[in-house]
Amino acid sequence: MLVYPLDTFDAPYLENPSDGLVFGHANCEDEQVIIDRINKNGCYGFIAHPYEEGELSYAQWDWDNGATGWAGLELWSNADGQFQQADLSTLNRWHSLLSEIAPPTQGMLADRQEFPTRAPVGLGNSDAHHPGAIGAVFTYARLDAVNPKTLRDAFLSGRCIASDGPLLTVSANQSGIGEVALLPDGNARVVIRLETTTEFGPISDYTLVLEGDGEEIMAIPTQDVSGYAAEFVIQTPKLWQDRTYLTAWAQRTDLQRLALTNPVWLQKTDPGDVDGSGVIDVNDLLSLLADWGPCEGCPADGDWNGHIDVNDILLLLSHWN
Ligand SMILES: [Ca+2]
Ligand SMILES: [Ca+2]
Repeated sequence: MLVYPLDTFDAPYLENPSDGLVFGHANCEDEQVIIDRINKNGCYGFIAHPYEEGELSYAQWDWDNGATGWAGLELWSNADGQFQQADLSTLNRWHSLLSEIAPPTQGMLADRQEFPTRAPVGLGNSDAHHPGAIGAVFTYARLDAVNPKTLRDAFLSGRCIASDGPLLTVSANQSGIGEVALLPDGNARVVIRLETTTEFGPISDYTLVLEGDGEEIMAIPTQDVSGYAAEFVIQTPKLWQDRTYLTAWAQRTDLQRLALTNPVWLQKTDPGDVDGSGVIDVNDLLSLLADWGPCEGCPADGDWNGHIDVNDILLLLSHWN
């Protein structure tokens, strides 16, 4: 298991119960004993290689073993970027875990006090325990500062990015991964922005797929894009109405490298409810005024013409409650 501090960076050394902790459960203590020990020492425990078996002494994780308190799972495990059936099974499991998280309300996700016992999170590949893979695999977390609270917040909002080297981020209507994008009901326009890094290479080098709730929504056309960022305006609101989160996939054809974003959470709002609070009041009017002028994919843009102006104020007032 990969561990991060829960409350302190001075967690005591975690005694290895046996050699089995490194290579699997074959000679280990009970799973729950290990997880409890990790949590008791102020760390987070993640299930490594949950669906992989056959190599070394790996065995598939027994999902019916009753163990609780694990914080997440390793999404894929091959440092060479080769995607395997075991990784697909893990991704499917990750999506089912994400679907158990309550959807956002009022522009926010509810705090999950019972984490890590309830609603664990996905985490990028972490195969650094494999000799030769150290330094070749990465898990990214976007943090303003590094401390136990920001790490916990990052896990809970999904701001960890699975990648075997490349880095890909996605945003919807300017809300990034781990944040909530407000999608007004109706003929909404959704601005999708994808960004890579120089390490990742230009966007045109990759096959990119947008997913909602784990299902493919569309392949993203990148052939005419140059550089490391691209924006796409999508005007098919039906695609979004029943989705809770958005992710993006990338695969580089020559190197077989993979990248996967964590979710941008989606909240459908009523027209005029610019801040997603559930009511239309003066706060929405203030939010609208703050976005005055050209504004693509903004919740305040009631008539979706890419511009916030007096017509949007009139529309907002017509829904006032
Ligand atoms: Ca409101
Ligand atoms: Ca407008």
